[in-house]
Amino acid sequence: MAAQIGSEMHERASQIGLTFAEHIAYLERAFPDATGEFSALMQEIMVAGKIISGKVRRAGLVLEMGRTGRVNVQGEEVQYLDEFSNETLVRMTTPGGQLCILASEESAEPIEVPPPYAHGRYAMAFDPLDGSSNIEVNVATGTIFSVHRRRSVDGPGTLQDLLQPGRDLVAAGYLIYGSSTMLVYAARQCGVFGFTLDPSIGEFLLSHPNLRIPENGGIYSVNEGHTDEWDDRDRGIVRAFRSRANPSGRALNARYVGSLVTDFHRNLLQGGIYLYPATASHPDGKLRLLYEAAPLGFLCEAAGGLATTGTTRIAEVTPEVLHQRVPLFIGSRREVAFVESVYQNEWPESST
Ligand code: P6P
Repeated sequence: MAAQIGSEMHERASQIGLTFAEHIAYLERAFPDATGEFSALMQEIMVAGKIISGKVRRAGLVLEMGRTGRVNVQGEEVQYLDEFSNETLVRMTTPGGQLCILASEESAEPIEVPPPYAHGRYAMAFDPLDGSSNIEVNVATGTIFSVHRRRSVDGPGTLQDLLQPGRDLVAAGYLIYGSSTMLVYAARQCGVFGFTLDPSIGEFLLSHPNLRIPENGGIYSVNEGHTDEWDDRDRGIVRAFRSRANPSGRALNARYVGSLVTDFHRNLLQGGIYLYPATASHPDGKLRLLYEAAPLGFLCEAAGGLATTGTTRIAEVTPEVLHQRVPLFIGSRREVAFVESVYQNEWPESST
């Protein structure tokens, strides 16, 4: 992450209790050439998050509960709330004219900005409701978003505006619909900020300024039900985290929710690593690069952590197709660096 922006504005933008609008306004003033487009887009994403949160929190009561009976491009069952979240993000972010094109986990093809809306300088990719299969059992879910500057000059955006590596992201973040609703995001040169929704006033208030992930993690998050589908190297890595044969010298705690945003958020705050290695059923990995691995990798690195496929830094992977999948190891620097060292055969085989 490039050097932090001017300290005065950064300091003002980091005051606990600020509303999201106040925070974004301070940050905008730190960039002399800012046009306000990015601020407007972030506000629209924030409002979409409020609307989705309101619906998700009443999931058991609203008619749109459960499965639609349809299967999406991922081959996953579409929940009513997947569709609602997807429609909400598109509805909130296209009229403003900041976007030239969008991509969603729920849409096989890029989503165009329809007339009469203008085409702006950003391209956004998102997972509208990650972990939605957990909705019906009241487990936390989330929304993940990523924002790139367009590469095309003007007019409707193109696929190339979306197929950019994580290292070029302008901003990325997520909403988590957990015991509280939070919005956590990173913007280039600005660091990582966490906001908590105060339902009594309907505003996101800054609760976690300048978030940093602990250098050393005490948690590993992986679905060990897939053990037989991993290769020996990945089995050895997970075995090492389960024993003392890892850099911490002790067995880590196992915590796995089955909702990437939730597992990632807990590890961001407490320190830990989330692993989704390639499996026999997902030989390229299960998680999607564009709207899961790259945005969380961008945010994790901005917070001082690491994100890799095992062989390549997530930020360096240039997507070739919209719904490209990658293996994902993401979290505290020490634990992810250990994975990289095993992949580079720099860790004694015997110990894993
Ligand atoms: P598994 C949800 O479908 C998701 O994309 C992530 O949110 C979650 O971490 C992972 O897949 C769960 O996958 O194979 O453990 O059920």
